[in-house]
Amino acid sequence: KRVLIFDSGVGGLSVYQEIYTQLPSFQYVYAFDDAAFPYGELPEDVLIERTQYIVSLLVDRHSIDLVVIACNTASTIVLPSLRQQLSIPVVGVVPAIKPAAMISERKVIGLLATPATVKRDYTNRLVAQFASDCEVFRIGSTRLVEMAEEKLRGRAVSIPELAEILHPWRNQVDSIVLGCTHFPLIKQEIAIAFGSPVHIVDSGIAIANRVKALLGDSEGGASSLLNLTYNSAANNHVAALNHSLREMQLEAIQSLRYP
Ligand code: DGN
Repeated sequence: KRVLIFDSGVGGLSVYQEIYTQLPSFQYVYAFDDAAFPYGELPEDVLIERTQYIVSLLVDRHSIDLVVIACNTASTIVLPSLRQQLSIPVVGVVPAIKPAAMISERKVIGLLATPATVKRDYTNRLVAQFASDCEVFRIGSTRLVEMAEEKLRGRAVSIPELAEILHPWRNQVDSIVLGCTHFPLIKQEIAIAFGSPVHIVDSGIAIANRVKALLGDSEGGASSLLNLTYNSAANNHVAALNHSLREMQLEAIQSLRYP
């Protein structure tokens, strides 16, 4: 079975890691749309059209059996149209509001996501449906996304800068939803910067379970293959990721260009 994992940047690697842990014998194609990064700042119609175009092209080209849209910003608007367009299962990643609301003792949770995700109707519906008994604070930050990108390129995350972003939540929230797939990559730093005990919830394991339920268990045999495809002329920018990619058993970097 071959799975396509798609994001605007390296965030989907946090989801890939969870899926790979459960299903190491599948084949994976990790694709990121570096040219249009960050998705959190794109108009909705551009994002929908672009994601449909790239994902359907990759599905055909790589004979994909299942797609994971490993990006909350995209998943909160493109899933219905993608599912209509493709004949294979499409799994999305959306903020883990429900588990956070269940785990929160004081019923005060914080949603950390991109500027787009915190404003989406989809997100409002999740809050209304699963966290109506909670107070929900929201921070939409592109800077945090950049910090995760930088970390995978070998640059340490600044804890004071992170602490300043999280400061408004100090002594308020007892659970934080990582509503952007980039953020599990800096989860430890977020916990340190927050400074007091807090539940930090993301969607990774739930996504891996969903993929397993849809595709069945691995057959064994084949080792994991990964083409890192991206969309940028800035090859050096991507080359800086090599160390992190090797740690995740990813290789075979391949560059594709899309309009
Ligand atoms: N990783 C994406 C998400 O989960 O929303 C966002 C990345 C971005 O382009 N800002």
